[in-house]
Amino acid sequence: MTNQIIFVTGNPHKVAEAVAICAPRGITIVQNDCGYPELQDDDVARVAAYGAEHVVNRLDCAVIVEDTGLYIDALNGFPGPYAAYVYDTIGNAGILTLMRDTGGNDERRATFRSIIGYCKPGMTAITFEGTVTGRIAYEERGAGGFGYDPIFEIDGVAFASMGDDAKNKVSHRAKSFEKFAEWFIRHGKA
Ligand code: ITT
Repeated sequence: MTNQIIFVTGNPHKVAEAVAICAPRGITIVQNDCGYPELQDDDVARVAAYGAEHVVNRLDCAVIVEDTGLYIDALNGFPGPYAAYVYDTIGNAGILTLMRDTGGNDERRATFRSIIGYCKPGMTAITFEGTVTGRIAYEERGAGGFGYDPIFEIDGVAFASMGDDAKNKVSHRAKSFEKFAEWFIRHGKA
């Protein structure tokens, strides 16, 4: 029986957040940045499941991958599953420009969706989801976090300003990893 799991991601921030949730529950997360093809699909759950199944075939052991989408109400859910591409192209400044004429807290509502895909040899992938709803800020704030953290705020505080511990109490990723850890402790150990 092992309580170690390989997390295939190129993003060390994701690993740190996953470790903060999983280590206290006795699960060891080991990063592998071998990469995997990201399916272009409207549903991040399908992206995560496909990715997990792909890396199992390559590594021949139990693995997780995690895919995040950002859904901005005023932009009809954009960038959604294409959050990585949009971040790499127009970035936070570009999102703020698109939101320039959007006022009012309700109109600026946005949701992060984190999906973990778990798979081991001989099985189809299963997924675990965590979401958090907040707002797109009017400007970038804070020096912490990564990605969209400077423009995503909860109760007026950007993820990038609140510190890792506070983010990890409320974030989409904290919730998906809590669900995964609970399941893995009961059913997942190989
Ligand atoms: P992988 O190697 O795991 O795919 P990635 O950084 O490309 O790492 P995603 O495709 O899941 O991860 O992320 C989509 C985009 O959303 C990407 O630009 C991330 O920086 C950003 N992102 C993901 N999680 C975030 C978080 O908790 N806070 C802010 N931005 C986040």
